Amino acid sequence: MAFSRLLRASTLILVALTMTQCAAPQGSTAAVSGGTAGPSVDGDGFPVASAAPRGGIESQTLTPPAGVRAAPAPAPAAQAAAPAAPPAPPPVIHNAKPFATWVAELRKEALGKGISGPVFDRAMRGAQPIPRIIELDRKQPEFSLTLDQYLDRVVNNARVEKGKQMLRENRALLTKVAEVYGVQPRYVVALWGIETDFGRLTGGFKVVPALATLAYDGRRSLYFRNELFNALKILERDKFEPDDFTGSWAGAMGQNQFMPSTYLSYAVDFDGDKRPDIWRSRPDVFASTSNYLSKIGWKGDETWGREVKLPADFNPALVNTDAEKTVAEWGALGIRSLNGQPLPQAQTRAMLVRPSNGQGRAFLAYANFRAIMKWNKSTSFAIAVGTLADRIGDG
Ligand SMILES: [Ca+2]
Repeated sequence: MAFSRLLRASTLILVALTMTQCAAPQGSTAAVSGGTAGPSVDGDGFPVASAAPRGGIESQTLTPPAGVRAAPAPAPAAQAAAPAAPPAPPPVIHNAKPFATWVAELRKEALGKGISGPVFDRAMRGAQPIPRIIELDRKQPEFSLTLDQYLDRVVNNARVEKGKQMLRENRALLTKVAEVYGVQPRYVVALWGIETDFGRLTGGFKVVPALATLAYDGRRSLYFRNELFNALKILERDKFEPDDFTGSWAGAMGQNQFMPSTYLSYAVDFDGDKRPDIWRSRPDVFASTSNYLSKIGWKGDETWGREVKLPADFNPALVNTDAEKTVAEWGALGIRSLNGQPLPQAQTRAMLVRPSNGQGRAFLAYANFRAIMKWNKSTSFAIAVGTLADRIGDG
C-alpha cells in the first residue's frame, strides 16, 4: 500500500498498497524480455520508439483513486474532521474496552488459531495503542495532485536513473527470477522503486503493534484484526524477530509493502533459506513481487499500455469502462498514437483509461495494467508503474 517516499509520508498516503485477494492462480510460462528488444516484444504492434514520448500536456485534476490508502478506503462518515482550529485535538480511539482486556481476548483467540503463547507475548510486549497511527488513519487523503504532478513525484529523473542502475546491478538475479515467474525485470524494479524507493523506505512501525492499534480502534477493526492474526501467523511460521518485523503505519511490510495476507498468499523464498524475507533479501523481494504478479494475470510477453490521442469528438461513454476492444478496433474509432500515427492493426485487448475524471490524457491499458490495479487499485499508480518501467527499459 501502495503504500514522501521522499517523500515517505506523502507517498505512503498516495501509493501505499491496497492488497486485494486475487484471482485464481494461473501458470505463467510466457517468455520474458529484458525490456527493449524489437517491436514484437510488447506484442501490441507499436514501434518501440512510441513508448517513450510524452509531455506537453495540460495540467489536469486527478480524481483520488479508490486505493490510495494502505488499506481499504475509509468510510466517509468516519472521516469527520475536527474543526480546523489549532491545536488539533488528540485522536480519539473508538473502543469502550480497556486495551489490556482487549489484548487478553485477542490472545485467547490467537492461541485458538494456532499462535503459540510465547510468539504472541513477544510480539505484543509493551504494546499500547499508537496515537500517531490513529492520527494518520483519520487523516483526509490530501489528493489534489494532478496526474502529471503525481508522475513527476514518483517517476522523476532521479528515480528513473536509480531504477536503471538497480536493474543493471541486479540483472543476473532479476533474469533468474524472470525465468521462473515470467515477469519482465523492468516492472519488478519499477514496483520496487515506487513502493519503497528500491528498498530504502520500508516503514518504521513494528507491524504487530501497528495492526493492534488499528484493530483496537473501532473504525476498520475487522480488516485489521484479520491482518493482525495473519501477521502473528507469519511470526509463528517464519520466526522473524518482532523488532525486525516492520512496516508502514497500516501494516504494509518490507521492500514491496505486502500486507500480511498478501505475504501469506504470495511471498516466496528465492535465496534458499526456506523463509521469504521481503525485508532483507533481494532474491525474496523480487521473486515475491513476481510471484504475486504472475498469479494475478501478468502477461510476460506484453507491455502495460500506452498513452494515445483521442479525436476531438470522441464518445465519452467509451472511456473508463471495463469494456475492452482490440488496439485495431480502437484505431478504427479514430484513436491515434501519441505521435499522431494511426494505431497498429494489433489484436491486443485494451481498455481506454482517462484518470482525470474522463478528461485529459488518455491511455490504452492492457492486461498487465489490470494486474497492477489489483496490486493497488489506483489508475494513477498503475500508469506510474508502467511509465517508470518504460523509462527504466533494459537498464
Ligand atoms: Ca529467503
